[in-house]
Amino acid sequence: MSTNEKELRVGMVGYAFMGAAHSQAWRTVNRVFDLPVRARMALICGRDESKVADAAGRLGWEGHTTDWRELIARDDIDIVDVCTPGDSHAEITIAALEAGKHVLCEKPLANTVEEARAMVAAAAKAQTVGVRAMCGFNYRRVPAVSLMRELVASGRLGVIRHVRAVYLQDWITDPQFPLVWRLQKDKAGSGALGDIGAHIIDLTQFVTGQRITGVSAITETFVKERPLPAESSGLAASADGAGAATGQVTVDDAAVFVARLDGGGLATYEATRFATGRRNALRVEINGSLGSVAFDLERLNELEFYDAAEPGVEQGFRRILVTEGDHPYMAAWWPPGHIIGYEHSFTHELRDFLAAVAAGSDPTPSFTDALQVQLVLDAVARSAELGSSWTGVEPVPAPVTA
Ligand code: SOE
Repeated sequence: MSTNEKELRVGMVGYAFMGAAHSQAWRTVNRVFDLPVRARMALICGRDESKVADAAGRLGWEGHTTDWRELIARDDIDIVDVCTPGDSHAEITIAALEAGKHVLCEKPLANTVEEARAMVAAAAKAQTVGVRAMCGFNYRRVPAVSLMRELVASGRLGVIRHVRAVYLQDWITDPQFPLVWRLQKDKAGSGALGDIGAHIIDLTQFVTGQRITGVSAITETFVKERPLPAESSGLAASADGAGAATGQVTVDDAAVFVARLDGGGLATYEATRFATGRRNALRVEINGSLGSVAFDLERLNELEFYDAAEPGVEQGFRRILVTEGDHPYMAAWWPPGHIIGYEHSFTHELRDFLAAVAAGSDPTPSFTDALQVQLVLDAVARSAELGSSWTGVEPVPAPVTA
């Protein structure tokens, strides 16, 4: 570390999928990007002593603890990275901000609008003493997504008419998949809607620079009862036909909604965990008066671009390979044509977070940006519950069969 580099000591709470993805980024960020600060992977926190000790060694953390309050109380921790289920985001984040720690909190910001508002207030207070807060919507930092935003912001698409976004997964199509925390409202806040719907809400608002002003939604829980997981403390149990302990799914399996954007465009969204065969398929298409862009996370180094200004005989969607040095973030990696992956978006996210902290500026997405997502999530859930705009279709009389 050069002498003029300041060291920022990181404490991370959580060590599952997001903890692992963030750890990869903490290990890598200072090796790839020239930053005036250096992150030190000081402490990882998790409830289970043996598991968090293993995670510390496996993921590259110097120490470990089972008490997040101890982590926050330490004077030798400068940054708190919150990678826990949503039901603890508010408590941990607010305590960390009040203790003067910069915070990166995974998405969605919270499980409720009320919690999100409290987090925004805590971040605003902390900001007055130079403490920074950011929410981890990592897909903003996929280079092709950042390029989409640049194309929209430069006017290449003209007036935005349509946004079309889906996030398709299929990891719980088996009814025997257990009732994990993501399927419990008190832990996760909602199901596909808040977990992956939040991503496409934030991503499309980020790319278009517009906000969703209203929605009409339907949601569904296809499998309403599931076997209890091995560690199922606190879950109400009943028994299925074979006598196995089961519990109620209390979140949506799928959410579909239409929306209006404040720039006048129309949007459609689909977030589901029952798109059989689609493992992690986030797709966005944006149609403007002068052109369109289309992105597919399964081909995350590419962006499809349609320029209506091209001569008619040449018109058509063309594929931009987003690996040039002047594409967002790409100069830090390999020569053009050498592609990157899902985990690089987290390294880019930490690069921007550390650069903002070092510059004394506010990283984005801010907690206010994340509150806006939470407000959309809440509106979708309320619309689906009320069914307010739902107009039934009269069934045609069944044909009289011979
Ligand atoms: C859902 O399984 C999930 O892990 C999301 O929680 C993440 O945010 C997404 O990046 C991958 O899928």
